[in-house]
Amino acid sequence: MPSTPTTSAAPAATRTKTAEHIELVDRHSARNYAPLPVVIARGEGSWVHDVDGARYLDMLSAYSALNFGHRHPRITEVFVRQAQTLTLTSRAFHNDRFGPFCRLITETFGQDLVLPMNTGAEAVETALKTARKWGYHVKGVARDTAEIIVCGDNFHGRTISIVSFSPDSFNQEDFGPVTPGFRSVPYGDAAALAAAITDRTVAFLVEPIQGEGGINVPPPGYLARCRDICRERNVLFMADEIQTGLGRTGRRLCCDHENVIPDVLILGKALGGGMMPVSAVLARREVLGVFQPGDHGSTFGGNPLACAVATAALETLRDERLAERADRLGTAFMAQLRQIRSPHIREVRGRGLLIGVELHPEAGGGKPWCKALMKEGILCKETSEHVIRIAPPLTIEESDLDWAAERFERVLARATPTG
Ligand code: PXG
Repeated sequence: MPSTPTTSAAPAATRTKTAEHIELVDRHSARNYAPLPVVIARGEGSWVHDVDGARYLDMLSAYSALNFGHRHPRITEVFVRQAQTLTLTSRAFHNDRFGPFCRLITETFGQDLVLPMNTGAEAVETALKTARKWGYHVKGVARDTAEIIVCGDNFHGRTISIVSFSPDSFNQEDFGPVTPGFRSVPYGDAAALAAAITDRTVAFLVEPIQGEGGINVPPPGYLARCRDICRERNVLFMADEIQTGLGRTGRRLCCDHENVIPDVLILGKALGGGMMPVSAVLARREVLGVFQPGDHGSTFGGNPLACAVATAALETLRDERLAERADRLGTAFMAQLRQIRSPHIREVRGRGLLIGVELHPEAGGGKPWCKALMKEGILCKETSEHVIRIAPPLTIEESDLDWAAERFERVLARATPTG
């Protein structure tokens, strides 16, 4: 596919199939999402086509699950070959893709053990269970009293326990009673963490950059300081790298920016190569070794198709040096965005190819601007109301980023999203 686009979004009046699909969805699906009005039918690399033939540059990448782009050839080949060989065994039996995957992922991230799951939220739940059991069996905390410290403006998923410690903006009040045992401190404030730790604290759960919270980059040294505090107080430092991991921020892990090796590392999204839900928790033997048969698991966790795809994803990250690529392209693209003269932009921030353009409150929120960008052939999504989140595949061509920068400039220079 040529990297320079020739067509952009078709005018609304001709988007008949789009309307039909959206009508079906409105009639038959729960309204737990409010997507942009585009119905994607095909994807390759950084580009997608909708059902009416319009073409868009994907600058969301399924919230970083498509770090390798759509249908990366190497990962697709492994996926198809494995699908024709063996897809599922359950963990009642071994499968021949599991061991090699476990070796590669633990060696890649310098951890002893891995526990594979499927979705990000499941991996976070796994980390929470790990911390509690470690607290009772290794740290010696009295049973049923363990406390886990989380950060304000966090996003870790949507299960009952996770929304129990999510900010109110995620509608926590409708899903009570909440799970006890969590305590929140302001993000970016290491002193607040130190002050909140008690004898009952077993873990500190943190996103190295907050994705959903608005692409919030903590002050330099924050992660290393928190890791030191956790070490001094015998508390597990648990990094949720589901969105920031696997090259996204210009390093293999976002924690690598501060040379921090988390006690518990949580991965998801891009680990599935954009094809399968694959997540994982990694830790030292002393930590993840607390699990006994029957304590935890998942029918699909560690299935051979997932392991084959995740192995190919990790190899692709390494062999294509995608973290370095994200660092280089992200730095250049952020500089281009910062040059845009627009009355609406308050701040451009981020790391690597995880970028947020925060708009002034008077700009009317990110959503209408994302719709305007869609009409120009760019797909991205607002987060935290006023922030346009930009997270293209790490494989994106430089010429595509230049093309996108022109369109961002054109749209954001307008007085209003519609002109
Ligand atoms: N941790 C972080 C940091 C995340 O960004 C999760 C955990 C949960 O992952 P799963 O695979 O359970 O969604 C995320 C997810 C959505 C949505 O549609 C999810 C995320 C970002 C934007 C939208 O639920 N991040």
